[in-house]
Amino acid sequence: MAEAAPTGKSVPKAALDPLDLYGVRAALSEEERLVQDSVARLVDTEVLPVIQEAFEQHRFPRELVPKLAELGLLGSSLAGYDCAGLNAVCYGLICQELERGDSGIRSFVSVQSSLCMYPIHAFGSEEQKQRYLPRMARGEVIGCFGLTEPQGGSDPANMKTHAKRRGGDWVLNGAKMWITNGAIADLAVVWAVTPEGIRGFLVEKGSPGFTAPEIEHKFSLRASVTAALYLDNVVVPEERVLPGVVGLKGPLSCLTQARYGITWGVIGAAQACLRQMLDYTASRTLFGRALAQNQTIQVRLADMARRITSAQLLSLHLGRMKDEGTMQPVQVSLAKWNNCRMALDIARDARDMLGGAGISAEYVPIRHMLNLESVITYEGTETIHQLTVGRELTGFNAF
Ligand code: TGC
Ligand code: FAD
Repeated sequence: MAEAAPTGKSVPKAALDPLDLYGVRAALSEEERLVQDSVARLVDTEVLPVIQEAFEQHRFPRELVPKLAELGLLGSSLAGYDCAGLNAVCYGLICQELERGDSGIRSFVSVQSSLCMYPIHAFGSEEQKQRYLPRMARGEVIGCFGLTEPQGGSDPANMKTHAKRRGGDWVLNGAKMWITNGAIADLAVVWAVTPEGIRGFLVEKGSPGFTAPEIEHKFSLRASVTAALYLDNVVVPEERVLPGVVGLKGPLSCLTQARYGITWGVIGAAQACLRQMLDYTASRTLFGRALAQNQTIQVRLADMARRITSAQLLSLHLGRMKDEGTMQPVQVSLAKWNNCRMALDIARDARDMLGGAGISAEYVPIRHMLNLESVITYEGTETIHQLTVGRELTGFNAF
């Protein structure tokens, strides 16, 4: 084969960061940049070296939990109770860097922070906050969030899990499905129907009648634990019920926190794919020239950068609105839909541009692509978020 000869005009190397074409980083405060850098270091030194093997072995790298805790990444946006009290943009950057490593690691932090610690912080009694939050921030107590049920997660208003009063206690019966961290959790925040409406119950591991078998054979989020939760006459004392909220707005407001973080997280997965494609297409020679010198390859790379840039600006603006207290759930739905679709499309396209190598776990796109199939489904499917935006625009509820 002929020696690779460059064709076409060469242009001076752009000074712009290809993963941040609009300079989002320059719009961050010094504290936000420090947080991003420290999480990026953790991902480079602790996550990336183990994640491919963990994914292949279907194993959550639990040894990372103390390291995540040490950096203050668990419950990072909560105030007090040994939590870091960072702003929403910092939380987003944490999610972005972690998901650059793997969606499973970001999932662990999302669930612990937004779905377990947040409801205890927002709706819990002082005794509940003291009992759980500091230990959860240290990673000594792992949480899970049980909302989805086997008969259909998109419509949680139709939940069957129920709780009845018995003396000063409650008795829970039902089943939850697809619960992140479930099999390793010390504490489950379980949402159940009561005669008063939907309420949140703090079910501790080892409670008689409570089991959490792991769901095996996943092709997605293999470096994350997913479980079913079964509740068979589980007794929960009154002091383990969240006193501050009744109704679906309790779990849905937790989802708003986690969905917001996901809008940032998936940017990290997409950036990891684009980074690898820039390197790969520059170094692979076909038809006597670098792959990157072909117009269609450049169009595809440019399209990745365009979509990442739009997602970055959406999430940054959303984060600023969240910090100002003006962010609305429908805005989170739009960003969750847009950014998950963006990342999944990029991961799939990157996998294709790798040719046969694209099916190997030695390149990151297929792992991110498989993970993102879950991320676009959980925390509200793409359709649910589209219909949420549609409802906002038209006033008609089409669910
Ligand atoms: P709807 O009538 O719209 O609302 C009921 C009440 O909730 C309030 N509300 C919200 N509050 C805060 N944040 C939100 N995002 C809210 N959305 C609604 C609403 O104001 C109302 O309050 P009130 O006081 O009037 O009672 O409820 P709906 O039954 O029509 O349902 C709407 C719909 C379909 C959007 C909702 O059910 C939904 O979001 N479905 C999707 C369920 C979902 O996303 N499940 C996720 C499970 S957790 C998970 O996937 C974790 S994965 C984590 C990981 O590993 O990273
Ligand atoms: P369904 O609700 O049965 O939906 C099936 C299909 O129907 C989807 O395509 C959906 O978009 C579509 N659909 C639904 N309603 C409509 C409609 N009105 N019009 C048109 N189409 C519609 N849940 C938790 O509670 N806690 C967790 O920690 C958690 N972790 C998860 C981890 C993983 C890896 C996965 C895969 C899921 C997790 N989930 C968790 C569950 C997740 O939130 C649900 O899978 C999701 O909400 C969808 O519910 P479902 O799977 O029951 O699908």
